[in-house]
This record gives sequence, C-alpha cells and structure tokens, in this order.
Amino acid sequence: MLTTLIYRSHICDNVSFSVLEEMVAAANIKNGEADITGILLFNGTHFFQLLEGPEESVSAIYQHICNDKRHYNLVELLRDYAPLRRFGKSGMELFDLREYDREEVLQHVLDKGTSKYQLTYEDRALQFFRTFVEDLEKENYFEIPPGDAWEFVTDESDAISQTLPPDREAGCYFAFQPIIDPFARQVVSVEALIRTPEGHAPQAWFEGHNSDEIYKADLKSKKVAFAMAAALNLGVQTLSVNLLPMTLVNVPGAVNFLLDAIKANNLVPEQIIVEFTENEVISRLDEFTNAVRLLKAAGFRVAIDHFGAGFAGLLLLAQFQPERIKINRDLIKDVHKSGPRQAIIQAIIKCCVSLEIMVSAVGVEKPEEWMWLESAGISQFQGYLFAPPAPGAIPAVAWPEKKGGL
Ligand code: FMN
Repeated sequence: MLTTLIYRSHICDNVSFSVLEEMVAAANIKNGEADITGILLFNGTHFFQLLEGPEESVSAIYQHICNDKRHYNLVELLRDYAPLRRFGKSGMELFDLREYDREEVLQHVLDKGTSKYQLTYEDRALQFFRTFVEDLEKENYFEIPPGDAWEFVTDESDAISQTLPPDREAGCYFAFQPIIDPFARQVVSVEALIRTPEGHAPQAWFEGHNSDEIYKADLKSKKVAFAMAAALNLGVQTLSVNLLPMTLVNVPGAVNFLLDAIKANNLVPEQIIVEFTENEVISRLDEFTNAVRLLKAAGFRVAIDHFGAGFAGLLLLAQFQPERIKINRDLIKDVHKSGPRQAIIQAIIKCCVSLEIMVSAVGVEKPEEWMWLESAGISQFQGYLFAPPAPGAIPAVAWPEKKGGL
C-alpha cells in the first residue's frame, strides 16, 4: 500500500554538509531502486523528511535511517496511506533551508506535486512541511541525551527492610510500587497493587470472584492493603489504592468502611489516594460522581488511573476533577520517538496545569521515555525503570544519576 512517512531529527555535531551531499547522492539511487521519493529539508540543526512509496520499502528504509549515527532524536510525525503519490518522481532531493526563502521552498515542494488534488485540499503532509519551514513547533522539540547518559543506582539505605508473607485467610495479598520524583530524589507515594494470596496477577484475583461479590471483595481488600502498608512502616507516606468505581456505588457504607480500616491502622484519610480506572468510571458517571463527593468530603484524594487508555478521558476532567491523573503506559511507550504521542501528552499536561491536577506517568521503562516526559513537564514517575512492584514489601528505588557527574 502506498505509504507516506514524515519524521524530524537532530543532526550530530560532527557531520559536515559535504557528508550530507554524498549521503543524498547515494540515497537518491537507493530510493529510486525501491520506488521511494524522499524529500529532505535541513535548517542547519534539524532534518525533516518525507518518504513516500510502497509500505514495506518505506518501513525498511526508515529502519536504516533510524539507525544512522549522523542524526539523533528521530521523531515520527506522520505515517499515513494515500490513493496516489503526492510526489511522483522517485529518488531523493535535499533543500537546505538556509539558502532558500520560506515561500520559495514551499513553492518548490508544491511544484514537485504530481497528484492533482491531494496537495490542494488541506493536505496534512503539506501542513507538516509548512510548520517545519516556518519553525512553528520548535518549542516542542525536546532534545534529550542518549539513554546511556544515565545510570540507575539503588541507595543501600533504601534496601528492602522486610517482606510480609502472604496470609491465605485475608483472601488477597499486595505488591507495593513507589511513585517517585527522580530529580527531587523523593518517593511521593506508594501504590498498593492487588495480588492473589499466592501472589498471582490482579486479573487472576478478579477472575476468582463472581460479579455479585466482586465489589464487596474489592472493598474488603483495601483493609488488607492498609494493614500491610502499616506493617511496612508506611509512616506519613502517601498510599495509593485502586478501587472499582462501582464499589462506591454498590456497597452501602463503603466510605465509612474505608475510614474505619484506615483508623484501625493508625493512618489518616488525607494520606490515601483512591485511584479509579478511566473506562470503569465513564460507564455510570453520574452515580460515580456522587460517590466521589462522599470520598472527598471524608478527606481522601482521588486519581484517575490509566488516563488516555479509554474513551472519554478529557471529558472526565471536566465532570469530575481529580487531584491526580496517571498517564497510561500505552501513551508513554516510546514517546520520545512518536510525534502523535508527544502531542497528546503535551495537551494532557497543558490541560492539567490549567486545572492544577498533578500528572504522573506510569509504566516508564526506558530512560529516554523518562527524559522526554521530564522535559515536557512531568515530575512524578512509576515504572520498572525506577522500581518494580515488590510483593509484600516496599522496594528500593534505582535513582537516575548522570554518568560522569552533572
Ligand atoms: N538513505 C536512503 O536510502 N534513503 C533516504 O531517503 C535516506 N534519507 C536519509 C536522511 C537522513 C537525515 C540521514 C541522516 C540519512 C538518510 N539515509 C537515507 C541514509 C541511511 O540512513 C543509510 O545510511 C543508507 O540507507 C545506507 O544504509 P546501509 O549503509 O545500512 O546500507
């Protein structure tokens, strides 16, 4: 299928223009053989390239380009399908923007157009050209160092002090995972994640309950979470627990039950963050909004988990204002390489800044993901990069340290 791919990247310091000219001459031949058109713009710092051709060939050449050491921080901006080639001639052409007037470049690009209609009807690819030529998005380019610029070091003093054994009578068990602010070197919260008494994943625990009993079991399990957290000397630290939204709606006296369990373990409601998953909240929003009022009136803070994974995330911010949202792993994954993910996360951050809602990123696995998110303004992170969930224990954190000092 005919595919269009657009990316931008940053040139490496040691690459001269004559090297680029040689590269373009070689790429011209290679693209011609692969039936690909490559239009490359260069502004002295950044490249912007459109590749157009058969899907497999475009993907194969882009893979080579991604591995090329002459540039870094490649961000894919567009990958789309079209009925006809926009730029019929295959091969490669370089425009050095320092030598052209803006309008001239755009006219050149338009002149190369071979499809009668595509470039005239608000074509997205052409808009990307325009934005790059006019430098309109530059403040959103976060240039991050390579992932191996950091090492992740666990403090000896943070080592796990104790591990609580599973209690079969309790009907569930919990793993704990910290949410951290890496630059402040601070654990901002600890999340209790449910497991079966044998230590199996949440899904297994949920599958072990039928739909009649699930809400009561969900509520009761929080008592175990509070007791385990207290036994692990949580102290004044904030604790995040997950709750099914309908537990609040369906179980009479749910909020009082939580308050009693908190008090029994010498904790206070203000240190508890109750997390709800976005797609479960949305199905009965009005009932749920009422139940949340009760929680907030009792002193709890509320977070939306897996934000961005479901159906109506942004609407939720209007209808029910949480203290915190946690951006889902699906959006975080390889964010440093994806223009669409970057744009969505920046919009979420902007919205939450206006609403004074704290944003944290969940499921962070790569140093580059973390660095991009920090650059975008997120300061709280949870994920295997820093600490995996530890069954029955609060794990030590691997704090980032810049190699060779800061
Ligand atoms: N190589 C191409 O074959 N086609 C291109 O359109 C192309 N565009 C490039 C754009 C930039 C900004 C850079 C830095 C490199 C580009 N290259 C392109 C070069 C490839 O990265 C790679 O060096 C080339 O495909 C030869 O790969 P090989 O040595 O692994 O065979």
